[in-house]
Order: sequence, then C-alpha cells, then structure tokens
Amino acid sequence: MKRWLPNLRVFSLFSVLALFLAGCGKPYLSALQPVGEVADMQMSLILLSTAIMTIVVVVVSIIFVYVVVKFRKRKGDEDFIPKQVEGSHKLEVIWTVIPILLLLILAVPTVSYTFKLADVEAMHNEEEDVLVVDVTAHLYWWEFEYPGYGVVTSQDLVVPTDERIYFNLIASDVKHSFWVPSAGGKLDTNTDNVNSFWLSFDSKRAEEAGNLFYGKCAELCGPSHALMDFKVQTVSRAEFDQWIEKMQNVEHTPTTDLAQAGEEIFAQSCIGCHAISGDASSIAPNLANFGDRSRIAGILEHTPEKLRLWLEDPDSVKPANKMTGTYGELNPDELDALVEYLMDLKLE
Ligand code: HEC
Ligand SMILES: [Cu+2]
Repeated sequence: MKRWLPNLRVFSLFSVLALFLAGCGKPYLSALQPVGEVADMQMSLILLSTAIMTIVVVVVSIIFVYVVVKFRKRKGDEDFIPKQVEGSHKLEVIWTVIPILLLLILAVPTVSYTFKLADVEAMHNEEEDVLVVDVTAHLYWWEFEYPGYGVVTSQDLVVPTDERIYFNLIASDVKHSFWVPSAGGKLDTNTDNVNSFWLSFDSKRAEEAGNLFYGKCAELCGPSHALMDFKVQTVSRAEFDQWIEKMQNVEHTPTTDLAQAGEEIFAQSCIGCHAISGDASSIAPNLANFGDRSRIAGILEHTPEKLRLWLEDPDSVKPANKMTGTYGELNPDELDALVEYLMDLKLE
C-alpha cells in the first residue's frame, strides 16, 4: 500500500499539470483555434477523428464491463459450464463492417481535403493573379521573397488577409519545416525540391488574435532549432499594397549623428552579409525594415537593449547561428551607434 503511494502522488501531479497545459492554447499559435480556411478544414478533421475514436472507446468499454460483470464466476456456480459456442457469423460480420464504415467516414473527407490543400494550380496559371511567397529556410532564420513584386524580407512574414497565399518552400542548407499552427499544418522545406501549398487568414479572426501569428521550424535542424521562430503579420490588402510599395522604394537616411556613425560601421562590417534594400536576397536576413520587426532574430524582444545583447554575442542567444565574425571587438560606442542606426531602419 505505502509503496505505490509516491507513484500516485507523481501521477496526480502530472495529471494536474496536463490539465494546466491544456489551457495554454493561444489564438496566435494554436492549431485548435483556426484562423483561416486551411486551419478550419484541418480542425474539422481533428474533431471528426476524435469523435469517432471517442465513440469506439466508449462502446468497447461498455461491452467489456458488461461482459466481465455478466459472465463472472459466481458463488455456488463453480462447476457450471456455460453453453459452448464456436464462431458467430452475425457477430463477425458486424465487427468487420463497422470498422470499415468508420474508416470510410474518416477517409472520404481526409482524402478530399488533402487534394484541396495541395491544389496550387492557381499559382501556375498566368491568368490568375494570386499572391506567391517563396520561403527559404536557413539555419536558423527565414527569408520571404515576393517574386511578383521583387521584394525580399526576413523573419517577419507580411501577408494580406481574406485571400489565398501560395507558398513555395525550399531550404538552403538542411531540412527544415514551415509551420504556422493557427493557419494550417506544417510542410517540409527540402534542399533539393520545392514543396508548395497555400494558407489563408480570415480578417476578423486575425484581428481578434492581434494580427500577429507565431511561426516555427518543425524539423529538428541543429542546436538552435527550437529558437528558429518567425512571425506572420496580417494586414488588409490595401495595407499590404502600401507595404510592398514602401519595400520597393526603401531609402534610409540616418536622422542623427549617432545613426550616421552606425551606418558607417555597418557599411564596413555588416554589409557583406546583410542587405538593407527591400529587393535583395543575401546570406543573412535582409534588414531593410528591421526597425518594424516584432522580434530580433525571431525570438528576442524588439528593444535596443536586446539588440545590443545580440550584437555583442549572437552565439549566447542562438547557439551555433551563422552570424560569425569579430563581434566581441565592437566597442561600446560602436554598439550604441549600430543600435541607433538599426532601430531606425523603418519603412516610414
Ligand atoms: C557572416 C555574415 C554576417 C555578418 C558579417 C553579420 N551578420 Fe548579422 N546576421 C547574420 C545571420 C546569418 C543572421 C541570422 C541569425 C539567426 O537568426 O540565426 C544575422 C542576424 C542579424 C540580426 C537579426 C536580424 C533580424 O531580422 O532579426 C541583426 C540585427 C544583425 N544580424 C546585425 C548585424 C550587424 C549590425 C552586423 C555588423 C556588425 C552583422 N549583423 C554582421 C550574418 C551576419
Ligand atoms: Cu529547425
């Protein structure tokens, strides 16, 4: 009795914890709080399969308990041998047909949705004017290119609501996986082939969730895999068009002397990896609109202090990331100047 008491305690603790975690669903990162057409379809599949599973478990449990109770060994009945039966056509047909029916109920919508979600015809049809985003996953950051507009950005994906956004996914180094839980299931980004799918964001629900969604890398890719986050900013179509226009005409003029000094350091030490015009792809995140981002490097709060921390020692934030160089050698004045300059890289 005493021996299993601690086990019981641990078990109850974990049950309570599980209950707690069940409340963690946030509208900006929960697959159970769908924000668009794709997530809706996937949610309905989750509900359907959970309902079928629940019915099966309940029915089987009831039959099990009934049989155990009804046919138990009773006092005085020890020598009684019940009627012996061998096989039952009727029962065998029933328990073969029911699972077949249940599987059909599951399979029909699943297969039909699978084809719907993979339907990227419109992307290749010249006549249809759809939004395409080319996503490139890098160890440990994300690049988003809008080929129809000649615009490149990174870390924060900007998309219009109430329309389908078609994605081409690829990876530059190792396999990653592109996942925006609220908007739909994940899809691998491979190095040697392009995977395509579409997502959509419903304007009303996006607004309720705060117009900012969390994106994740969902394929273990290295020491900083868990930190390989990105964000999705949802805007109206009109705001999106404005954003594109601004990205096409990025021109930064430092407004203070300190920022001016920062620009000079940047031109010497950073421009080799980072682009700061809105149209260039590079081996590091494009910083054209860095001042407008919601995070630094996808995970840190977007504040001057955290930016300083990143510039001083990127490796302490994201182990083994690819921003390598001699950052320890930047003196405090240079750091101040860079921070001022970078935080000012806004589209306004
Ligand atoms: C060797 C190439 C390289 C050099 C040189 C370099 N960086 Fe980076 N930088 C990167 C890479 C790669 C990342 C993405 C790291 C990650 O998130 O995994 C990055 C990320 C950043 C970020 C975060 C970007 C974002 O979108 O949130 C900032 C800010 C930044 N670098 C500033 C600088 C500054 C300032 C310099 C010059 C002092 C510099 N970098 C020099 C490669 C470089
Ligand atoms: Cu990863």
